[in-house]
Amino acid sequence: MNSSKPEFVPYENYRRFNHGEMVARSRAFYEMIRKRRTVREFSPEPFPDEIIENAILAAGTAPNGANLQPWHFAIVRDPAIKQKIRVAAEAEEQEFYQTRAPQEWLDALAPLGTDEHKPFLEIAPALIVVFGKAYSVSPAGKNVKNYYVSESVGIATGLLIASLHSAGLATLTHTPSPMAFLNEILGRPKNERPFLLLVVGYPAADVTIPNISKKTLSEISSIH
Ligand code: IYR
Repeated sequence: MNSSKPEFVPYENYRRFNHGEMVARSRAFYEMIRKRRTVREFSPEPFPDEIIENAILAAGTAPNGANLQPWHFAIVRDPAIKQKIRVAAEAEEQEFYQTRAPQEWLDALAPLGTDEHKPFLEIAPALIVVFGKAYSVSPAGKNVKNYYVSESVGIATGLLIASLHSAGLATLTHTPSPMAFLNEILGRPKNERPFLLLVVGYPAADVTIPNISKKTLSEISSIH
């Protein structure tokens, strides 16, 4: 049994705004985040490491199950490792597009123009592989169960993407399936399950994006 007593401290960093400021801030955040678009063509142009480090620190603030922080973020910049990831991901994707994907799924993907070729895995300067930890291993070697892992890691990944976008970098959320090859290539332990792979960089100079739109407020919400 866990007998540690809860300790509470004043929430000194909470900032209160007047209503006008609150509305303006919510609008400014929406205006910033609505400009985010997934891109599939990247420039090899480098950017400071600290942008990714700060984005991961931001991701690590996410609300999560029992504050057990069940995530690991592997930053991949080594061209040889990126190449291994590309080769393994393209092998899985070839299987997916040619055999595994049902027609309904392929039809849903058609507007995005995706296929099994993933050159961006080598061209972009960095990949972040996000892992969720079903359990953690304590320093004493004991397995500690984690809770709400996919919810927690999903929220953290949202913050990660928002941070990178606000810094001026583009991302691509890539989910080769299955992703077990990422544990092998990156030497990550088996309690860490790949959640998704984020490609990070500047968009290619001549990048184009699918002409798609987001649903309206009334389509995605209801009032009760
Ligand atoms: N993992 C594949 C297929 C894919 C699936 C969905 I759902 C997407 O939104 C995009 C792609 C790929 O990366 O091509």
